Amino acid sequence: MKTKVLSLLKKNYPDYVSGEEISRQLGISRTAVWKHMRKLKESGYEIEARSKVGYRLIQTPDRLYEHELTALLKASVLGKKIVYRETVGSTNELAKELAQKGAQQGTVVIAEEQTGGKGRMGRIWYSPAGQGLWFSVILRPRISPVDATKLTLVCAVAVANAVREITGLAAGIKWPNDILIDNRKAAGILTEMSAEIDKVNYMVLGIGINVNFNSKTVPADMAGIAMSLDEQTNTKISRIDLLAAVLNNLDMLYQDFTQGKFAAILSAWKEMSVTLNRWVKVVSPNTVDEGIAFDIDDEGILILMKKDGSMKRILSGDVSLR
Ligand code: BT5
Repeated sequence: MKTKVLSLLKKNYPDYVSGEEISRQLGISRTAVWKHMRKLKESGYEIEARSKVGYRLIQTPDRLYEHELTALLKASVLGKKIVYRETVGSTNELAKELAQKGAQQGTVVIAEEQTGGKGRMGRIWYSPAGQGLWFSVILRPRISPVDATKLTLVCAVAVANAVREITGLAAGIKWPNDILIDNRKAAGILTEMSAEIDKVNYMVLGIGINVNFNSKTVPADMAGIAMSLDEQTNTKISRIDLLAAVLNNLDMLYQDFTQGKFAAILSAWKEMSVTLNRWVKVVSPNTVDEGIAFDIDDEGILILMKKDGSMKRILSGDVSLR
């Protein structure tokens, strides 16, 4: 009912709607209307009440509430179920817990703040409250685990597309999981999965995007590396619009992917790549290589051309652009 009251306020925005009208349209008492207004205010909605005139929505809070997001989603798989938390250790950890208990494909776990946000290989992902998008998506693709790497690339294209759509910034992709703007990292993706030899049980795509944060106050080890989108646009960016755009893009691309259309996604990836044809250093768990990032093959694997002209396939690692 609270959401219905909100819809009426939004429908009439920026005008007033009388308490009487709300109570008539929704079939609730005037006292109930008043109580719902109080609850909306507690959730951060700024509402003006004027006697004998009615209520008027002044401002919607910068929160990633489920009902606000649902209204913007066009997705058919993603966002079927939304789990929203003010604060959480890591949305990937919570998503894995839920997936283990059978959560459906398309479940999205969103948090305003992560106290234990994770990067790859046990690294920390800085996720301050309300300043970015920290969320995870549960997927259950019918693919073999060897094809799972491709989904990180699919996700990177979705994030880059969404950033371009909402901010107009030229988001680039650095293999395999970074979204860069002006050579600094604005977003990262952490893909985790549970699989058997020939079958994926579930995958969790964790996405972190710096939207409106002050990159001057970030921890020392990130200074000069991290970038927030608003720094480039010089205006505050709507986190909920960006979240919906990522989910809508990912939903579309995921369906293409499951229908065997990875080649088209890979060429979109290559177009936005800032890695290809550059001299790079790749640090993998046991090796360090340098060379030209020659290509990404059909499996999403980086092909490095070394100084002596030999080619090396690299499945995972950290790339630095030289
Ligand atoms: C990543 O790891 O880029 C994956 C980040 C995934 C974060 C999302 S948020 C929602 C979901 N829940 C989670 O717990 N995680 C996912 P990696 O490539 O390993 O990069 C980590 C490195 O990036 C760190 O060592 C820092 O140097 C840097 N870093 C940490 N926080 C950052 C931030 N907010 N912005 C830019 N760089 C950051």
